[in-house]
Amino acid sequence: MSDCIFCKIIAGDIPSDTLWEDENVIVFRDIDPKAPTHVLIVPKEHIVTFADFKEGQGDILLSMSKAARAVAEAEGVLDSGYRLIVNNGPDGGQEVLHLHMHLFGGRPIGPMIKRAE
Ligand code: DGP
Repeated sequence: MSDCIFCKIIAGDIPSDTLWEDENVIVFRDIDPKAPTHVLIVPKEHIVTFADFKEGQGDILLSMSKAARAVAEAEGVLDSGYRLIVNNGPDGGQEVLHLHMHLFGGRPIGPMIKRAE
């Protein structure tokens, strides 16, 4: 998609700190890291949300799983643990409308979500 920032990164039009890729997925460091390791696992195809996978795209999900493991290992957080988050839609806090999975690690990530006041 021409106006999608992640599509531009995938196309190489915007630079990124890429750690891993295969034919389905690219992994690069988040521009505004919230943990010592904070990377984004991004399908190369422009899929908007996690709800938008279609029949026949199971290989992309498998690549996302492989990417998470490979990058966690390379970053030294495979055994210490890490958190995977997919923000989906407005209430989910999704800012970039191209599916991506955050991987956070390198410190205890804390409680899953803050309880509403
Ligand atoms: P989300 O709120 O789940 O849509 O997170 C989007 C993330 O994308 C956010 O943590 C910042 C990151 N991000 C936005 N623009 C860029 C960019 O141009 N390069 C990189 N590396 N990360 C970006």
